[in-house]
Amino acid sequence: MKKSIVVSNASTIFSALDFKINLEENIEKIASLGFDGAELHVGNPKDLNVENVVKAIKENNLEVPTIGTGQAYTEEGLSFSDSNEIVRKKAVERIKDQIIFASRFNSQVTIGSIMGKIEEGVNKTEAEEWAIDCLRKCTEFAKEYNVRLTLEPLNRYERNFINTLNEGIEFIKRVGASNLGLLADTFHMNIEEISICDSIIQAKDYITHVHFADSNRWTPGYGHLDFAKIVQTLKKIGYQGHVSAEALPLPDSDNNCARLTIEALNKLNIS
Ligand code: LER
Ligand code: MN
Repeated sequence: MKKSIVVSNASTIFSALDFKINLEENIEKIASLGFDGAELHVGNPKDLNVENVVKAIKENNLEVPTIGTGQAYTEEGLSFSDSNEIVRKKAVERIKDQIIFASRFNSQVTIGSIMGKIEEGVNKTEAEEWAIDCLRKCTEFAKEYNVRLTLEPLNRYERNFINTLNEGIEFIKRVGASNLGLLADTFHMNIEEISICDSIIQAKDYITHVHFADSNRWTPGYGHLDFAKIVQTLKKIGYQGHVSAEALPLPDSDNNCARLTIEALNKLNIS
């Protein structure tokens, strides 16, 4: 397994990240702390100087496990389950741009918050069909670029469908695309799963990315999740991808979260 941490190019309202704004500078910091990867959270890749980002990743010998895409929902309202067809179309176009961006790093693309929320008064099955249609369009497009997408179940306070890993798997089956995997986030799982470790075992054939945060969304070791057992379970299922810290910038905003994270991941023998 490999160690990553989340970094955004912007000052986003999404709070569970320690690195924001100065992307190239933060990529360098992430490498110097000893991480193997930087998970890039980007609202719109067209706002970036992509060549500079590619250069920074290469020069610092980092991998990009996945591109976080949630800002397009939280900041612009783009969503796969919106009742407005034009909004869904824009969301698909944005994910296509993210796929092209991801192909520069051999990275996946996260389908998390961009799934949106089913609006009041809208039939659940109909909204799910809209999301499935969007996902089919994106997975088809991604195949041309040899890119995988990874679907992230979110807790009930952030999304009113696909909250558990099992619901994620059922959805992936309905989409029916070979390049759509599952993202297991321990923060959401702590709220939704009966047993985090049993769910990981059941989802073993689907998990393509992992987010680590403790019960309170601090970095591992600062809440009450049993990360030793979670790591042991990931090793047991043969997971070889990245575990990416997506934690609140606590105890302060001086990147001490990132320092605590690398210490915690090293102690957990992530290698
Ligand atoms: C949101 O809570 C989250 O976990 C992100 O990874 C979603 O894109
Ligand atoms: Mn997450």
